[in-house]
Formats: sequence, structure tokens, C-alpha cells
Amino acid sequence: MGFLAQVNLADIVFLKSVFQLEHLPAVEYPEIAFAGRSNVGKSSLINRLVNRKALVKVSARPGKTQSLNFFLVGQALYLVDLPGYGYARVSQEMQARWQGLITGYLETRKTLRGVVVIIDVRHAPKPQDLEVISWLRERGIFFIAVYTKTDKLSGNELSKQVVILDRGLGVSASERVLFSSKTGIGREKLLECLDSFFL
Ligand SMILES: Nc1nc2c(ncn2[C@@H]2O[C@H](COP(=O)(O)OP(=O)(O)O)[C@@H](O)[C@H]2O)c(=O)[nH]1
Ligand SMILES: [Mg+2]
Repeated sequence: MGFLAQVNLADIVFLKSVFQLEHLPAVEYPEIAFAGRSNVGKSSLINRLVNRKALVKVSARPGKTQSLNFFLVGQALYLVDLPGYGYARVSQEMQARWQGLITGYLETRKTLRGVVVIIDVRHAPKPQDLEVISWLRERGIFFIAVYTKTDKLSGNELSKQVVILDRGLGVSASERVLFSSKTGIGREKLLECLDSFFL
């Protein structure tokens, strides 16, 4: 049985928001981080994963989460909601600061097991997503790509988009999961993939 199967996902509590690396919680539990462009559906995905409707605030206004948000799950695991990247309507200085916070965290965090990179399945491959995936690869950080909002496409459109994204992002079928926070499709598969972070 995998690590996650033994964790009570429904037992999730918000711990803290971190705006500076100095304020990270003590390294106590293994961690899974969630990254993605603003408004991609990151918060919705985390809520679906733990099957809670509104634990993580779902926002119609993008670019709001500027902090690393730590959630403690089953007294055994941290889920870390990273600030959304690529939100154009903040200053360059702000973007640089966010990026520093995210990369600083990902590069130094000893307890980080892996990163979930969330991508809107409807969109063309974005340079920033490619950048993040290459960056994680270069550093040997485990990741799984999640193509979310699949409920918004028909079967045909979906198959076409998946091929385009796989090619554009250089991701293989075993490195990504098709997901919908609305229907819950892909949840079990994603949990399996996350479990492989703990092998
Ligand atoms: N139809 C559909 N809508 C989604 C899905 N995931 C997120 N959304 C919607 O996309 C918007 C942004 O979601 P949110 O989780 O706040 O994105 P975040 O900014 O990345 O955390 C909200 O209006 C969500 O209801 C999904 O899988 N299917
Ligand atoms: Mg969010």
C-alpha cells in the first residue's frame, strides 16, 4: 500500500500563508507543491483531491494568491499551494519577487517530494509551463503534469489538445494526468501518480 493510501485526505487544515522564505514552517512532513498559471484551476484541483468543496478559496479574479499556502493533511503531509505565475497585470518587480519565492522554495526545501504542474487543457502550450517543466527536470525534482478542465472539451477536441500539449511541453503519457475538478475525472489516477513521489 502506498503512502497516500494511509493518509486521511479528508483531515485537512489550513496552516499558514508564507510570503517570505524565512517564514516557512519547520521541515516536519513530506510536501507536495501545486504550481500553475493564474486561474488555471489550482485551488479547485486541491479541493477535489481532498474532496472538500471550498477549503482552498476558488477565485474568479486571477493573480490573487501571492503566498505559499500550507495545508496539513492527516497529520502526515503538507500540500503547498504556490502562487500562480504568469499574471500579466502585476508589476515586473512583483513578478520577480513571486518567482524568487517559488524557485527559492522549490530549490531548497528538503522535504519536498514532488510538484504538480497544472495546465489548462484548452490552451496552446505556454512558454512558461514549458519553462517550469524544464526547470524541474534539470533539478531532478519529481513532477506530474495535470491537464485540467477536461470537462470543457468534447472527446475529439480533448484528444487533439492532449497530443498538442504533450508535444509542445515535451511530456510523455506517463508524466501527465487528464483531470476535471468539476467531475472528479482523473482524481484516482493523480493520487496514484502522487504516490510514486514517495517510493
Ligand atoms: N469547468 C471547470 N471549471 C474549472 C475547473 N477547475 C477550475 N475551474 C474554474 O476556473 C476558475 C479558476 O479556478 P481556481 O481554482 O480559483 O484557479 P487558481 O487561480 O488556479 O487557483 C474558477 O471559476 C473555477 O470554478 C474544472 O476542472 N472544470
Ligand atoms: Mg488559487
